[in-house]
Amino acid sequence: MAELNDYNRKEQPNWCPGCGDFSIIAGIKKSLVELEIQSHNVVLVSGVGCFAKLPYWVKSNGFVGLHGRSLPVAQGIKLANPKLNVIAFGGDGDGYGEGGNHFIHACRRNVDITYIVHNNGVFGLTTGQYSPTSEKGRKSKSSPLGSFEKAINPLSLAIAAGATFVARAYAGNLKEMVEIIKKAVQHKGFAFVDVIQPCVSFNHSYSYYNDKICYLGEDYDSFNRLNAMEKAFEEEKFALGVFYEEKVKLK
Ligand SMILES: Cc1ncc(C[n+]2csc(CCOP(=O)(O)OP(=O)(O)O)c2C)c(N)n1
Ligand SMILES: [Mg+2]
Repeated sequence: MAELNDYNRKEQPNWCPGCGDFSIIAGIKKSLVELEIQSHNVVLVSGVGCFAKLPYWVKSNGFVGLHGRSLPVAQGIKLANPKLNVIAFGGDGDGYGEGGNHFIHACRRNVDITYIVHNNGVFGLTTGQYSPTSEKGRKSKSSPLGSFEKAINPLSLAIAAGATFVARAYAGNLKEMVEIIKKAVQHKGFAFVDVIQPCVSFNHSYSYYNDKICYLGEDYDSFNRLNAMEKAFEEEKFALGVFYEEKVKLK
């Protein structure tokens, strides 16, 4: 039996009021409790950014490392002790920028860990510079004329790199996010979840995303890789759900 209290700490997060990270931390704890995973068997690994403080406020094992480097640490922990449930965290800057190379190779290496990226489309901790998932033309402190670069599409990147579980969740829909995180944790192999996370201080808030969210739906076949790739390229709306999964026989 696992209870929410096993994961709760007395200390409260110092994220900005309304930050999507509050929903993600709640979703992680809820998912682990519902999966009846004991907190001493969990390791949460992160890098640098607002998102990266998440392990401070969960009563389990944690490792906060260098910018963009949660994946190599998490994979090492899993290889050293395969009985542990290892969840790595990234930010859109941390995971798709500084740590982009690790991401690609973690997808094809397929070590049995979960990777959750808090995608708020901005460098939050450093107060609002544009990030790899900021839309082209975005004006920010580091792009006063609007960014010249096309945004990264994390889902198609992961599918192309060989990831065996690729999903998108939204911090504004805790219930759906918990279902997706639970599937990711249960997946055998590298499971990647891009979580759309409103940054209410430096980027879009909930109302912006609420209008762009849609769902893959019950008829969607998540085992079809080409179909998943096509879906991932639909960028007008943010579809939520498991885009791609593959049954894996781990050695
Ligand atoms: C190697 C390195 N480069 C740059 C920084 C400065 N830095 C700290 S946090 C951050 C941005 C984090 O953005 P993101 O990963 O999107 O996380 P968020 O704060 O938005 O949750 C940067 C660039 C750093 N700490 N280390
Ligand atoms: Mg960010």
